[in-house]
Amino acid sequence: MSDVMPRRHFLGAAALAGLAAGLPSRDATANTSNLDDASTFCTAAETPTASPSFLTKATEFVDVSRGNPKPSTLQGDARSQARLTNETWRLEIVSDGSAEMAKQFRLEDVTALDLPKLQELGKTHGIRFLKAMQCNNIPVPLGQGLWEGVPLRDVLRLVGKVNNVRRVYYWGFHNNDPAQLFQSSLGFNQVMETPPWDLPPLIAYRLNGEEIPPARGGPVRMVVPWAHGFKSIKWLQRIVLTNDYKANDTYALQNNDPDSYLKTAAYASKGTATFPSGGPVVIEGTAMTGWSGLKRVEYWLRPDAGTGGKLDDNDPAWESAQWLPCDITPPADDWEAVLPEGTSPRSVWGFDPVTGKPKDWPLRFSVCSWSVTFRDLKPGAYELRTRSVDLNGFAQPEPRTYQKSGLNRIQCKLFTVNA
Ligand SMILES: Nc1nc2c(c(=O)[nH]1)N[C@H]1C(S)=C(S)[C@@H](COP(=O)(O)O)O[C@H]1N2
Ligand SMILES: [Mo]
Repeated sequence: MSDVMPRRHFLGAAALAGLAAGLPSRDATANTSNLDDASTFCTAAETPTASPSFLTKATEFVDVSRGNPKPSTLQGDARSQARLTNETWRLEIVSDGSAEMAKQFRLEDVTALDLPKLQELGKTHGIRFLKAMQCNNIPVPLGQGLWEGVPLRDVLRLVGKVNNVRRVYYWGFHNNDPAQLFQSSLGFNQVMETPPWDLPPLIAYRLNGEEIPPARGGPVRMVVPWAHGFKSIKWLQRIVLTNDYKANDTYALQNNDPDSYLKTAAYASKGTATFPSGGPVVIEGTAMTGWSGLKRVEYWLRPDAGTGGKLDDNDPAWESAQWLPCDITPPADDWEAVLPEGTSPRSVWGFDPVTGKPKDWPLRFSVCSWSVTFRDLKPGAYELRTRSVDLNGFAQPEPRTYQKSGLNRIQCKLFTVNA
């Protein structure tokens, strides 16, 4: 598997001077509200850097896992007893008493689903799809993979006729310690009736053409494509149908919005950069295409104001900012080289089954790369801000500037061009 090579389109001084005629850069809602500490990411040392490859190796995702010990670290007998090996893994599907189900799948009567059963369902219902993990509270994607799994709705159909089901609760293994439980939930409708043009929540058992390793939640994890990471429960073992109408998500307890859709946002790489004089200055970053799609990525360049990249929400400079388009790296020419060996792009969700090319670009729920190239920058220090504009025309951090439904502050990159 190889990287998607960025093919840059050079934006010259003309574009910088605002001559990129016909490209609307101000049709989006002005982003003046709620940009509290918008600039911290210029300097935040803890901000992880996304992998430059289109697919992230399973072991190189940024790991967000609770548990002591982390379930992924269990070895040998401990792993078997935790039912986290291919042979011992089981999935219970039960009622909490409030929901009626024709059939339940339990450990005690040996009816819980096993991996071969899930894989068998996968033969007729399986979906391969590209998706990046994005934590609600970390301002950069954690990693992007080719996932494979069965839509949760096809698994739930096994229970037969149901009544009084309003939500689906689910969780993974957490050392049999209630205090370590990490759980999430979905509306029954969100599981059963996804628009046919969209990805449903899935029970995943493959990543990048291989078994999902323990570190990524294997052997089986939930993946909710249109949500932030906290809905994608790792080491999945138990699904409960309930007539309760409230979200039970662990993340909701920390004031996160449990129903938040994955936000579209542009991310700059961390740290400052220095460029020699004379040569082109190329700045690159990534963008997550969330629920509302990605129309373009824009930048705003200005001389370093000497505030370490901090710019108050109420600063009038936001109003007069000149936003110009960045280049988004086009889709790969050769997807066979990007995808795991032997994976036909024609078999991947969102790709045309005839041409093997993505139907849309950038792909929703995935990360793309952007770049901006300056040819004639005078020596000096600069601040570069970037923002995404979604398919509704909303510029980041609009339309939901509230950060507890997903971090999407405008990031700032500081750089210097030497004399
Ligand atoms: N069982 C379990 N699943 C979990 C978590 C967890 O702590 N335990 N963390 C969640 C959160 S908050 C995120 S952002 C993603 C991160 O997925 P990754 O570790 O594969 O990058 O896993 C989610 N699934
Ligand atoms: Mo997260």
